[in-house]
Amino acid sequence: MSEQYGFGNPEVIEEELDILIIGGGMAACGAAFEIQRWAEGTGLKVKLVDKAAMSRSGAVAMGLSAINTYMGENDPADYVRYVRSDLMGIVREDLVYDVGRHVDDSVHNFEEWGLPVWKQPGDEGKPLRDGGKPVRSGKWQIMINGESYKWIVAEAAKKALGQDRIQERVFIVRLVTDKNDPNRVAGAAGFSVREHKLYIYRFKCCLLVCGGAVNVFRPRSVGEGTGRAWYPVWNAGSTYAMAAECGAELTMMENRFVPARFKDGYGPVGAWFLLFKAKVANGMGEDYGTLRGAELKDAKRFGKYGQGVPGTCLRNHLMLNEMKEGRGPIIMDTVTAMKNLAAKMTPKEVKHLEAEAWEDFLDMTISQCGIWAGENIEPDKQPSEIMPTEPYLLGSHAGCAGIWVSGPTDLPGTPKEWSWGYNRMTTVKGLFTAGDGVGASGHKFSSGSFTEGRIAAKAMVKFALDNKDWKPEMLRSKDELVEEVYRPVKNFLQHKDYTTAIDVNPHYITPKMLQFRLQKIMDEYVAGVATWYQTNAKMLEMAEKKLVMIREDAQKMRAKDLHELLRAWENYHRILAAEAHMRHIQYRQETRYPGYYYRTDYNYIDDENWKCFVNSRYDRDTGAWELKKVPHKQLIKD
Ligand code: SFD
Ligand code: AMP
Repeated sequence: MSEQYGFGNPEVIEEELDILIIGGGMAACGAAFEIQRWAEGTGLKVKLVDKAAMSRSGAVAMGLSAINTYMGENDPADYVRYVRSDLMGIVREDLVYDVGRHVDDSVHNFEEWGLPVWKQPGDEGKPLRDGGKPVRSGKWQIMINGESYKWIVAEAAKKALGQDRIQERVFIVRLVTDKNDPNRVAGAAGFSVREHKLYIYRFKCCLLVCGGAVNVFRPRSVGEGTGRAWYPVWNAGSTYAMAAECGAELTMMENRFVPARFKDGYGPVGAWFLLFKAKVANGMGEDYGTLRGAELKDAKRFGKYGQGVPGTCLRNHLMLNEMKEGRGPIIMDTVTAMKNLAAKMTPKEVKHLEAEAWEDFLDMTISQCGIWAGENIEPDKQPSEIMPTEPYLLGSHAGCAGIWVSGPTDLPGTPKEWSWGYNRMTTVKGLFTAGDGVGASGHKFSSGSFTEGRIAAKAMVKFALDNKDWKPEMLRSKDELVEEVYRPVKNFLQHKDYTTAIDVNPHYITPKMLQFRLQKIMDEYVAGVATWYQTNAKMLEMAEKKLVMIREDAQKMRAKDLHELLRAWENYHRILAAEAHMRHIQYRQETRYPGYYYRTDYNYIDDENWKCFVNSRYDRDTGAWELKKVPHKQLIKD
């Protein structure tokens, strides 16, 4: 291989472990923090690998301004009702309840580790654990000064697990099943994004927590704005793709999240709506929610879901209608909101309020402040535009795409088939997940994802101990894995001299170009922004053909350096996540989530036929997908 491009033969490092944590985000940090408590003294060998640097990796990289899941005075059963209603009736209530009953302890820990939590007057300095009352923005959300949120949580995780058990900047490409049991995971392969090294890990079990999928759809930010997104651009669907390739059953991959966000900067709206009590209007200045909200009462189209407080997708639906019918743009009246709040404040308090308005974004979505500064917007003087973004695939925010997992057994009425021994284990033996990875259980957010990592960690230790004498034997040899992981490099080195323009070559495609192609397909056929989030059977049939082709062509991606190798594999993961999403939308013949996407050929909610989970399985050898309905069961009464 050519040294000119920094590619000699890679050094291959093989390691035998008991437990591997793949990812370094909120769920991984939860697992790292919890695992030693159960593994101490057992002799189990545990390791964590993250493609980036844990202190700023994943969705919480920039920080957050709120912790969106904190029970406090609320009942976890009520939390289940909220999540169920926001996700249009179909969630795994056992999993949601499990998060609800454990999440507060995690938040108390965050505070003890140094995260500043806003408190009610009189309770300043009183920790949450001792009954200190937080400032709530909504029933479930509490306000924090969270610029360093991830740094603080990662520090605790690193201390608990030990720096010597953590490897940063290793991108895991794929899981490998066991030679003697095709439904059991035995190892993983990846590469260093900084050094010329390839890693092969063998283990008894692993936690796959690589977050959701971003940049699967053509983003609204193109050209000079490229790279800006709401969710973290580094999370490329690795969780869903690697699980699918390993044979795990996915669930609710038709679901997506289309967040309403401050236009161009992607600033979240929660604090503005719930804390600052800002109102939105259409371009004519009309309060469209009040004016046309009654449309949601149409039971033929929205079933029972439009009768009460509209969930996140239905709020989007009303907004989209305004824009589609030419009554945009949607404008948030930050000016009146701040004026109302300031009415009873001293000048000093008003200054503080102004600072908070900026800090909400400085702590979480800095680019929004860049937009405000660049466009001369002061939120107390000028309103801002709100816009539905491109779709994201995730299982922890206001969405529920993900993997089908085993749950707890102790919630009365839980179907037996929802639990197969180890909490948060997927249908593949030894493969666990949490956070964005767990499907049919949204609204966990940062705190719930961390908590789910803790739940999984405890179960993994039990699994590893129960399988103490089992030896993993990987189906693929070391040479096969090296060949596979470095294929994009080989594509480049073999063909680079065929043309004089390095990016133009009939034998390979650059990861960047392939990504554009994927995003165009998803945008135009699978209900992206180009079609106002609409699709139908025919469009999906076209998408299916194109996605199968792009999956084949992905074998021809080139990598001229380690950075491109990373990009190539991210794209490969995106393609599989995209295909799962498309196939689930194709299978579910209804519009379960109006405002997230529309099947225009079945433009209504059909509880009679589709109040069920949709699960899928991918066969890596044949490339075929199998989809099925799985019965839904409500466990907590209305
Ligand atoms: O304002 C590989 N989230 C919010 N949660 C809240 O509690 N409050 C908020 O205020 C929230 N908001 C918000 C949020 C996220 C973002 C981006 C913004 C605003 C701008 C959501 C939470 O952050 C989210 O729910 C959790 O972080 C999910 O946790 P997890 O663990 O499932 O994903 P992760 O934290 O992104 O971590 C993923 C990790 O995987 C690594 N990784 N490692 C190895 N190999 C590979 N192939 C890998 N691929 C990825 C990543 O590096 C990372 O470490 S608001 O909008 O409501
Ligand atoms: P966001 O900033 O949009 O990610 O929202 C943060 C939290 O506030 C999530 O729990 C949302 O479901 C909730 N939220 C945001 N906007 C609204 C709204 N208009 N009404 C009710 N809840 C909201």
